[in-house]
Amino acid sequence: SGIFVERTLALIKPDAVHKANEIETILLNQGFTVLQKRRVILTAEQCSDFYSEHYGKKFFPSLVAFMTSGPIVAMVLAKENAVHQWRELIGPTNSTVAKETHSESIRALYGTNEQKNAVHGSDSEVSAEREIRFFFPNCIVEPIPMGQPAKDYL
Ligand code: DGI
Repeated sequence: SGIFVERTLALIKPDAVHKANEIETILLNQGFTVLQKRRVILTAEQCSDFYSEHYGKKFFPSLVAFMTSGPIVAMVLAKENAVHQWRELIGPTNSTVAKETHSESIRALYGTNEQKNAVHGSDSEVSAEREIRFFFPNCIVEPIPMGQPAKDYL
């Protein structure tokens, strides 16, 4: 006891959806489990709600335009320390920086720049809870005790 599988929300963004299978292979090889997966096209209203913390920033309109430009893949990932581990695997927000400093990261491999950065990951456990509920309203968000079969638990 004391060791918990944590959940986080991952998005494969419109610029990388054509590489979704490769990205899923990477995350499975890194020990993540995919508990839920949906392909969705966000409306501008839904996207603005998801990214409401950035409302009013100068990049907000182009962020919403980009994220609604095509389908995205939303996944609930599970692993020990999943929130932090997934952020580590995706790398820095700006893919140009990622290519220089975290060349093995998913944003380095599949992203293009500060906006087209291939993937999203929740930045905290509180964000993860909100973001999982946003895409998967029926998903349980409490940590799963280690050893519990995750799929039976849902
Ligand atoms: O949690 P992250 O996705 O790493 O970064 P964030 O929550 O600060 O920003 C959300 C998204 O908004 C990010 O993935 C890409 C975009 N973004 C963030 N900062 C900038 C930006 N886009 C542009 N064009 N310029 C920025 O400074």
